[in-house]
Amino acid sequence: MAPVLILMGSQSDWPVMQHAAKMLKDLGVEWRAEVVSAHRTPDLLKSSMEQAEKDGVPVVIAGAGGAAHLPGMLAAYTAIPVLGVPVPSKQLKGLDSLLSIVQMPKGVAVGTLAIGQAGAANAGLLAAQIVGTTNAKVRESIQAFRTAQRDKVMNGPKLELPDA
Ligand code: RP5
Repeated sequence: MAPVLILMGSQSDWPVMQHAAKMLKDLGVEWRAEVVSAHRTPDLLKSSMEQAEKDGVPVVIAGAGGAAHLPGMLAAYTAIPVLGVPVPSKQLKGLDSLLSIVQMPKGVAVGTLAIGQAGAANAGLLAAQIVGTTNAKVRESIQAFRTAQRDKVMNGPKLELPDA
């Protein structure tokens, strides 16, 4: 299977989007990342989706900030599932990115994650779950991740609550 494709509107998005890549790596899913901008490189946006279709890319993760049109425009050009990550913006802290990505018109879908690093990590996790629908090894990695996460909570320090 072709690697999961991580696209972002600018090199400046990488400090956030690297968390998607890390999650995929931790779960044993191959990925590759590129900068493609809906506004600065619109032709590249279209051709990148044509190539992704030819390559058999299973899922696209797209991060962008501000007027974050990248995920929606990618989704307009492909039937590959697109997961959108709102990258925090300088002026509005990513609320603009979130609303730009989440408010898709009926008929073209983007799965929108939370703003920032947690959203990027969860995009990686969700992409791995999509890959896992046809890959037992990835499903096992996700199960092991969840078990480790649960154990960390269960074995962590006990809360000391004041008497009621
Ligand atoms: C968006 O504009 C990018 O996704 C980025 O979040 C934001 C700022 O880009 P730069 O000016 O840092 O390249 O398109």
